[in-house]
Amino acid sequence: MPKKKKENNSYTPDWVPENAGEAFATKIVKGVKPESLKPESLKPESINPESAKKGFPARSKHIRLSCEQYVEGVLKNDRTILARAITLIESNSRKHIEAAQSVLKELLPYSGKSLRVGITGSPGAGKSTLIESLGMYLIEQGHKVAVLAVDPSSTVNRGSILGDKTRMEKLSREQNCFIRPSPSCGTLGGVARKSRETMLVCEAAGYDVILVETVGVGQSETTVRSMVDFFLLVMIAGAGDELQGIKKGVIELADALVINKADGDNIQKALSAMAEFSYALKYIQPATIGWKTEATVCSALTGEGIPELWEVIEKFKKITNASKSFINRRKIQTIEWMYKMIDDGLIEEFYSNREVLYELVNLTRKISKGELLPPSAAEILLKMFRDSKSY
Ligand SMILES: Nc1nc2c(ncn2[C@@H]2O[C@H](COP(=O)(O)OP(=O)(O)OP(=O)(O)O)[C@@H](O)[C@H]2O)c(=O)[nH]1
Ligand SMILES: [Mg+2]
Repeated sequence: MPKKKKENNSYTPDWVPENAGEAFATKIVKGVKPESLKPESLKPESINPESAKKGFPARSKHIRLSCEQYVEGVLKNDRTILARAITLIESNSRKHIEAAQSVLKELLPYSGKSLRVGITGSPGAGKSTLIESLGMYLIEQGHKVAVLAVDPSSTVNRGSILGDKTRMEKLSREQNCFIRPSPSCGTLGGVARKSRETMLVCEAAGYDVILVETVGVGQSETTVRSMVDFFLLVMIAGAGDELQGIKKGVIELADALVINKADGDNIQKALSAMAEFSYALKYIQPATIGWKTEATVCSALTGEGIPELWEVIEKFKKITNASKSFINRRKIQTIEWMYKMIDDGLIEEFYSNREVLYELVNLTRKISKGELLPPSAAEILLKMFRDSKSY
């Protein structure tokens, strides 16, 4: 049956019943030409021919950069280019992913020379304040500090930036500090990939300490643990483990616990919490081979205890470097990263297969009606996916 044309430039598809009326909500509106949607800067005549030749996309308001320009800019620690390189990495578009990979490939030899420190703890424990304090201390010591936030739950755009910017006010004004809020991304794997790649770019730009704050609760701790050398758990005294949302599992991931807010009337409580945790840690398997997890106290607000905390981290570096467990963990982390990428890639390919998706909806309906068992449905879908791949 031929498509019926309606006055306002729309069509009804073949499968609409003859006398369906308006209640049958199906109209296909004629599309617009993509050209007419392009902003001025994206029209062919306004594209920089040099970079267009190399095919490196960029946000429309910027002049496009070539791979070489990204690499050169990052290596010179041009902060604007560094930020743009990270934006490229964070993009989900296939074209950008490919471009980002070329940039990363060039930068890889310059990366890896930093100390990567993950910082976790319950909301309000003082992670951002501690990063501000520790970051300022490190800059005074001549370090260059990059701060990243990992928030796997964030699907909304950069939920954490406001809080972080106000907590890290001094640090964000420092020339030797680069703060990057959490990328907005729906999937955990996506965030982990982006944060890892961002870390490499920051290292190539010369940042020798990377501080990664976990934002949100749940899976972010294991994600961040899998990409850092040292993992710090920030706690507060007297709140109770339950209240702090701290499970034994998270303590087992940590290389040090710091009881924060040890100031004013709270000092004594913080010291006794430290003593309790030091005792409990004797019965917990350390997260790193050859290292005993330590408990310490500090006040991120006054800066008290921050140099001592850094001393613990430096001692960790020295001991694990000597025992090779530092380098071994990094090797394991890169291999795990590859596996994670394979897993993510397969999942993405499976769920973006149109045939599979269509059948998935069908079979889900059958399962909920009790007409089909989940293992059979999974087998049908996997076979369908496999068949679609065989030529
Ligand atoms: N007294 C005291 N207050 C502190 C200290 N560190 C942080 N705070 C306060 O605790 C509150 C929370 O601090 P943040 O640094 O935002 O805590 P956070 O762990 O980053 O919080 P989220 O990012 O929301 O999970 C703020 O009001 C800080 O001023 C400290 O050492 N002493
Ligand atoms: Mg914070």
